[in-house]
Amino acid sequence: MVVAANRLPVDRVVGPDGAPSWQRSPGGLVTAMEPVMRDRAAAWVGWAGEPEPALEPFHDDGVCLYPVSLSLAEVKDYYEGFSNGTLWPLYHDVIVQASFHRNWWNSYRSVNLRFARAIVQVASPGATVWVHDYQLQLVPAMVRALRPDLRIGWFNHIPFPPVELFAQLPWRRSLVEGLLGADFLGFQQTADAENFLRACRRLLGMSIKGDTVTFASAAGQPPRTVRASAIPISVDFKGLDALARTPGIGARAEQIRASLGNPEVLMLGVDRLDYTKGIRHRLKAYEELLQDGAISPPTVTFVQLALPSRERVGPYRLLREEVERTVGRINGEYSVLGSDAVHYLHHSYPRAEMVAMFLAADIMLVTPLRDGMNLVAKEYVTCRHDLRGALVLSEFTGAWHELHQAFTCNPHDIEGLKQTIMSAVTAPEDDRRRRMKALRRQVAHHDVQRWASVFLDSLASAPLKPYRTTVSSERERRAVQRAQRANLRASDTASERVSP
Ligand code: GDG
Repeated sequence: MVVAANRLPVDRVVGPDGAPSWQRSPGGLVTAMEPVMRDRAAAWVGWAGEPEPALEPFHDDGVCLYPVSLSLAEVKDYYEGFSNGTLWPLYHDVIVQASFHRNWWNSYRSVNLRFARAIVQVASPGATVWVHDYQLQLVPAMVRALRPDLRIGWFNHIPFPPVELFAQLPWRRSLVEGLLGADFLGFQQTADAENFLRACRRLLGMSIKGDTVTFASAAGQPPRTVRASAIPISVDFKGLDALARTPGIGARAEQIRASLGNPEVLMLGVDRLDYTKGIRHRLKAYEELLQDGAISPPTVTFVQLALPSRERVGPYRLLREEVERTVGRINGEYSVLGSDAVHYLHHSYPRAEMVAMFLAADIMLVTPLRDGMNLVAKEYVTCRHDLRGALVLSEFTGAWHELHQAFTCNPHDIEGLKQTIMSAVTAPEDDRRRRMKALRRQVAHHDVQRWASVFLDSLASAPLKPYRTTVSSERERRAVQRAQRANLRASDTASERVSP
């Protein structure tokens, strides 16, 4: 199996002696894929995280890593620009405005082609290729064009937007065509897969039946059929549960509580510092609860871990400034000597320390405005083998569709969010235990190993033969599709018409 993702699963770190080494990087995708890679012979193609120089392939923890190099300009245009300034906001309900720049798009295309070339060099005949995420949406079609013998799957870790939003993208048709190079497309939610299928129908006039799309491929070739369906990602329940049960972790959790003055209620937030995660809304609700006198330190305290993220992208810099200003204001107003109202930590922690924090926290606040899944919610319940603690969860996360026994909130509704937090704080112990038990059962039965095997099985059995409709309805549909296509082509930009 060849895995391709924007980033390699490791970061280059330079020790005090100046010697470089590799360290597993934090983040959703790596956390999810680590147990999958461990169980299989696999290679990983990705960017090493720094602009050039190109690195030679190397081994880490039994996995062959094939670095793809990016120039400084490509980091700006392909990664910070098109991936995180265009696609990320567009795919997350345009929480911040998406920017469209033709030079970003050109860079995205040429970097996707570099990834495709690297994949086909690594893949043995008939290999399975698993492409990840929104940064590499052109790769499936590029790989297929270069190596038709490969079986290609793609998984989207983030939401796929409704066609009304997606249609804003000047290069919308090229992205859909890029994805349709795959045999199987996996999404977090059924709604995401449906949004993609609707985009195929509306923007390219393709024929949809159930979860498959059928379309004419190259001239003279038979039509192809691609399946798009939901396979929600999860966590390594067994591994994480075992780690949380080790005595050292339990002792560390107690130490953490003691270092915070043993509050009656410890609230926790763990996020990449991203505007999709609803950190500002969370802080606003918390500040108002302090203002109202519903809570106060040292009885209650709040730890917010904010993993540094995309720090050179404008909206992320602004978010950091705003969050830090708010934390400063809250602490100035409400902290007491020896007990801060908010503990804000803007750095990365080792995995074991994260687990200890989950075990220490009474209330886990997961309040994104939009999130493909949110692994933190699933990690929290996985760690709570003691059945203590309560999860406050936004209904705009993928996780909410599975974790029905969480305390549900709409983060846009600050009054409602405050009430939900207080319901979690005041819930009787047996109610919390009952909820936590059900939440843990759900994650235990739908763990990351199951996610990977369902994805790979779906890819292995993806339809090779096209679905065929009856001639009369097909003829009718084609006429409508031709008209739609003609209309859409007329409005597409010249740059999109350049084939990749
Ligand atoms: C994308 C999608 C989807 C956080 N701080 C530290 C640390 N983390 C780990 C968490 C968790 C991961 O990072 C974050 O995953 P999320 O799922 O919450 O969010 P994204 O990074 O936005 O991930 C998301 C995911 O992909 C998977 O498909 O769920 O919707 O946006 O695992 O624990 N890990 C360590 N130190 C930290 O300081 N070690």
